[in-house]
Amino acid sequence: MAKHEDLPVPIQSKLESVYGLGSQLEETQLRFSNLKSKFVEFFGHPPHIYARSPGRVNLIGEHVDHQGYSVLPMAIRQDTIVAVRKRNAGESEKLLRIANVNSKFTMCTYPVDPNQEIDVKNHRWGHYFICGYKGFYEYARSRGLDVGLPVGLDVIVDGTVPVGSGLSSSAALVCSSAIAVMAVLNVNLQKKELAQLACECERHIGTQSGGMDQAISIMAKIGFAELIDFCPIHATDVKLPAGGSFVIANSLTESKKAITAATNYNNRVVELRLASIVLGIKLGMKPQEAISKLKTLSDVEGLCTSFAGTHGSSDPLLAVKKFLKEDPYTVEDIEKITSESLRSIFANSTSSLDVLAAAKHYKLFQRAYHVYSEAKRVYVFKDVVSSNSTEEEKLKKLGDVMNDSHHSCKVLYQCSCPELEELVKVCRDNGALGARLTGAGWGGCAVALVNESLVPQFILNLKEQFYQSRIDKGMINKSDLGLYVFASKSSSGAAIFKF
Ligand code: NG1
Repeated sequence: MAKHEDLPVPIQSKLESVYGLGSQLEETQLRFSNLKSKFVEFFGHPPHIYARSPGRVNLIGEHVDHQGYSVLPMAIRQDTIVAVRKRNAGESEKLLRIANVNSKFTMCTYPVDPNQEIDVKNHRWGHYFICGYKGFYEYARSRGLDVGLPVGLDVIVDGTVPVGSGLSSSAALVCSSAIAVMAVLNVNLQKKELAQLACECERHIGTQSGGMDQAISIMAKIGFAELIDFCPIHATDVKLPAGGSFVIANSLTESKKAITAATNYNNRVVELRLASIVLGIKLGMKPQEAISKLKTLSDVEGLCTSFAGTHGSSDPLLAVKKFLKEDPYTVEDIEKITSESLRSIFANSTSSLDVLAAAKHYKLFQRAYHVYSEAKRVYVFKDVVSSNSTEEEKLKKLGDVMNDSHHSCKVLYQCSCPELEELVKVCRDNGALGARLTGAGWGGCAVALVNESLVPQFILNLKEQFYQSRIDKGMINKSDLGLYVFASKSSSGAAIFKF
């Protein structure tokens, strides 16, 4: 039987196949019917196809995907639906018209040229559709697929993944956009290929992302979390222990990843590249060779473990402790080691040059320590799940691993914020076996592992102890609380609907 990831994205004609038969189905029927009426209202015709891609919660493995390391997320039921209609070649001007059912996001128009540059300095929500659009055409060109000349597209987006919440609303939009463009051009690809292309798509927005979000959004399976490996992309089903439930809670602080990239997300990716280069040089590589060959910490791991081997260990952290200093590095400190200016090392990457312009110093030890230790925690988590321990022991150990991960994100990678700290503490004070920030951080959500039988009371306590004061201040409405704190089951991955 073909492996799940080798199959194409499923084409469904019934909503039940994705959304099941419960109350979610009724909600979704309403959503689709509203989407279709809006489409007709905006563009005068119904859409040809719909593509849906879910958000995700990452259970363990934060900020390691861009370094080539495996992660362990699961898809959630919140998703993005992109409805699209291809305009006939003769029909009016050639434009991409991208609307949203949520009036907060006003219509964006773009030319149909797939080679257009995205104006990352002027962020618009429609840019995420263009990431998927450009990415699909680039892929088609590289594979010699004949998809004809670009024609105008009418598009409406309907997303339920909260924006800037660490639940990957951006990847849900990029993936559903790439799939919608692919499907309306009558192409279908293997999920693993699509996941790879979708990951490259999102980099057009200027974040030097890894591929976790796109991979899980496309390859997820209902009832499972997935261990995602990169190079090549591969997903292994992980059945989580019964008796535990993952509660997602929003810190109500928006994580503006694309806008803060130069000081947050991309800053860390640049620091990690520098850590790899410095480690490579200290471990015997010529500066020029290290600069040209080492892009991520996984590229230098072999050298680090060989070093550890000479001390009877296989832990790359030994090299980090020996060769990187804990005090922040100045530009001069690093350039003395690399014998080349940082500007010249990153000359080919505008988004990295933006990082250099904003950075005062570089914390190479802390960032590398986080990545190597977090990468190990992913396998500890996976091994606990498949061990012979009792369910209770497993849940306790998983909680501990999640707590360790949060500590590392907070102290070493510094991607937490006061609101997330407060929320994680409230979760732990109320009996969570483990709680951590999930996704990029700097705002967004926390995920807590809770005994299933305690979930209703746990959520009530969070409402009282974290959300009530925010309701009182008018930050959120009480009636919307279900959007901000909920227990999540794993959902299925991307799908195309043709009715
Ligand atoms: P969010 O911001 O939660 O979508 C981001 C990256 C991931 C990964 C996590 C941190 C994108 C699209 N996603 O997730 O690849 O690096 O941060 O683990 O940038």
